[in-house]
Formats: sequence, C-alpha cells, structure tokens
Amino acid sequence: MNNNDTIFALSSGHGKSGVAVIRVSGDDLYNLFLQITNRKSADTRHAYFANFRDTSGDLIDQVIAVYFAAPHSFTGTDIIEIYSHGAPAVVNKIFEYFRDMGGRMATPGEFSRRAFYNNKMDLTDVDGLAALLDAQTDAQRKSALASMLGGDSEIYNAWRHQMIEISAYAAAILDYADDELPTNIGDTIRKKTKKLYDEISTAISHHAAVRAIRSGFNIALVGRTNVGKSSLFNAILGANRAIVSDIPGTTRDVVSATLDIGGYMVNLSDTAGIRRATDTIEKIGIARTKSEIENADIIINVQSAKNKIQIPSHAAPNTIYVINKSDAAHTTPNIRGIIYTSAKTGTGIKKLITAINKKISAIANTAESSVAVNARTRGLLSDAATELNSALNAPVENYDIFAEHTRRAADAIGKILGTITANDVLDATFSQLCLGK
Ligand SMILES: Nc1nc2c(ncn2[C@@H]2O[C@H](COP(=O)(O)OP(=O)(O)OP(=O)(O)O)[C@@H](O)[C@H]2O)c(=O)[nH]1
Ligand SMILES: [Mg+2]
Repeated sequence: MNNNDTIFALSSGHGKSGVAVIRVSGDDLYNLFLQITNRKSADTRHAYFANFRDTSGDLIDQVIAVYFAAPHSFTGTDIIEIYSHGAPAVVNKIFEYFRDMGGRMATPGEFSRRAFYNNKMDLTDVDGLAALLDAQTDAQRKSALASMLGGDSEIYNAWRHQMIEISAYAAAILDYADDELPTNIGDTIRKKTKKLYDEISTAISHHAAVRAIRSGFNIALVGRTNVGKSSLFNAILGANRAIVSDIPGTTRDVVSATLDIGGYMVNLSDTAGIRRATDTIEKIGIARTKSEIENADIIINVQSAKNKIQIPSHAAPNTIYVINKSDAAHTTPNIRGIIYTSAKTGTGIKKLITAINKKISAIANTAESSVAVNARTRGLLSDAATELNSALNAPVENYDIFAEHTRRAADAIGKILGTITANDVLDATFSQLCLGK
C-alpha cells in the first residue's frame, strides 16, 4: 500500500497564468531537489531561486523551488514544489524532466490518497477538501473548510469510540459477575445507545440542509399560468432569461439559473404554469414542474393580484407566498407572511429577495454543528442508526445481540472515516478530486 514512487502534477489551474505550481511527491527527493536548484545542501521549507535546467543542461525556466521533508508535508512523503512561469510550454518541459528522472504523472486525487495512507487525512477530510475545491460561495467555503480541518472526523471518532465502549461493556455483562461491573451497567449502556441513536438521526435529518449549502438551495417559482412567474424570475436575476408573454402557458420547460443570495448558492427555477393542459408538450412541462416542487428546498408560490387569492390557513413551512401584479390591484391588504410584488414596476422584489435570504438562513442554521452528510456517508450513517435501533430493540438481557449490533454500528462509522474501507470506496472518494490534489 505504501508505495511512494515519484509522482508529479500541475497543482495550479491549466492554461496560461502568471505562475504555475508543480508538485512532486515521492520517497527521498532531497538529491533531486539539490540537482534542480544546483546546490550542495538545502533546508526543508525554504524557498530557493533556481535556474532550472533539463538533463542536457539547457535552461527550462527560472523558478522558485521548495523542498518539504517527510513526514512534514501534505502527503507525508517528501515533496518538491516548483513555482515556474505559467506557460504551457514551460510546464510541459518540467513534466518531461521529471519523467526523465523516473517520475510519472499523478492520477486525480493521488496526492490526497497518499496523505490518507500516510495518516495525514481521513476520508471525511478528503470529502471536505473535494467540497472546498468546488466551493463557489462563502457558505460553501466555510462548511467545506470545517470538514477538511477535521471537524467531522472529531464527531465521528467520538461516536465510534462510544459505540466500541458500549459493545465492550455489553459483552462484559455476559462474562463477568455483577459485582465486578459498574452498577446498573445495563441501563447505562442503553441510555448511551439511545443518545447516540438520537444524535445520528438528527445528523441524517440535517442532510438536506448540508446538501443545500454544498450544492445550492433549489428554489422554484410555482403557480398558475400567466401570474408572472417568468417576469419575477427575470426580476430576481436582473436579466431577461425567461420568455414572458401574455399568452397563458408560455413557459413549458424548466428554466434555471444560479445566483448568490447572501453568500449562499441558489439554483432558481422558473416552471411551467399549472393548469389543466390539453397540449402534450405542456403536459410534460407541468409534470416537470411537479418534480421541481419535490426537489425544492424552498417554493415561491406565485399568484396574481388580478385573480382570487388562495392562501392556506396552515402555510407550508418552506413556502413563500407572493402576490404579483400588485400594480394592477386596487388594494394590497397587509396579510402576515405575504409579499406583494410587481415584476412590472419592480415593487417588492427586494423584499422577496430578503424573504428568500431569511428562509435560507433558517435552513442553513440547522446544518451548523452538524456533520456534513454527503451521498457516501449518508448510507453508512443510516446503517449505524439501524444497528443502534436493533440493539435497543434486542430482548432485555440478550447482551450478546446488543454487543453485536453496537459493534456493527461502530464498523459503519469506521467506514465513514476510512478506518475500515473497501478499495472501491477509496477510488470513488479520491476520484472526485482534481489532478495535483
Ligand atoms: N401589470 C403587471 N403585469 C405583469 C406583471 N408581471 C407580469 N406581468 C404580465 O403578465 C403576463 C404573464 O407574465 P409571465 O411572466 O409570462 O407569466 P408566467 O406566470 O410565467 O406565465 P406562464 O409561463 O404562462 O405560466 C405578461 O404579459 C407580463 O408582462 C406585473 O407585476 N404587473
Ligand atoms: Mg412563464
């Protein structure tokens, strides 16, 4: 497993740039570093200016080079970092040099894989790193950074240790006499198991919020035809993206755009107006509207002030009620929780964006202090919760079954951290990263 042959990759972005960062990882790169920098000795973590020459002595580029001695590096191996000019020709020439030196191009995520094998990162840290590299908004950056810096690992490790301890106590009940064990140990481990079960269930229920922060809040504009959904979509975006017309049934397909609202990424969708459609294409459009509603984190229910208003007495939790065409209404009664807008004059658009921001913040708050559950970890967390539940439902006094279920729960958490992991999980986790990470 610990085969640290020499690998290299471009760690900065591809294409023309001021500076390119090339990273090399391997065992014993010290001599290679001396050769690159043309020095007799070098310190670790020190920036050296160098005339980088190829194997025949021709100058490739003037660069800055840094040597990181194992184990104090990102991967835990020796690392050389070269900061060259960011021209593709320079980068290719440097790659050629490292190939001549016996190195090979790293595969996507291979540096992180090394960091994992050398115990520098666990899998939840790698998930965090992958999310950080994808981060577009401030909330995404914060959430990913917390995971990458081990916030999630800490929680998972604590859970796992408690499960192992509970399992050990349950097994001990069978093997030891009562007076050799802490008093009421049976009750204590049941209470602790219940608490773990509740904590994990809460984390799972926050999955939607964490997912929304990571990949954007899905917000859909929904309502009857001709109420002004597309006009509002354009007004919120500040751009004429969706077609607007006075013909009911104008929007047939879902039109989406991403925007940043208060630091959160939002995927805003304009949908086909809902009515009894006879047209085949419009029917498909309405079916798509329904699936958009199912996937939405927040729904903007749009109605027209020209029509009869319908607000349910129990407003749906993640729905914002908007009465558009307020310019065409004689009065706009002040009903709690309802926003009047006019896509025509721009009245109320700011208020609507503020209301969206408020709903997003409310959802996002539930994600704080929670682990970042993703597609990979969600199934394993559910497995752990199921095992804990089975332990709690085991017949009283049947502590061997109790011990077995809590041990399996600990295994599921171990898989989240990568302590116990199949190779295909590793492949999937590391391949989400780009080259040079
Ligand atoms: N007076 C007034 N007219 C508006 C307002 N918003 C939209 N309209 C008009 O209402 C008509 C329908 O607007 P759209 O935005 O296409 O409505 P829609 O809800 O997307 O309609 P469908 O796509 O058919 O479901 C157009 O003629 C708009 O110009 C508004 O605030 N005030
Ligand atoms: Mg429309």
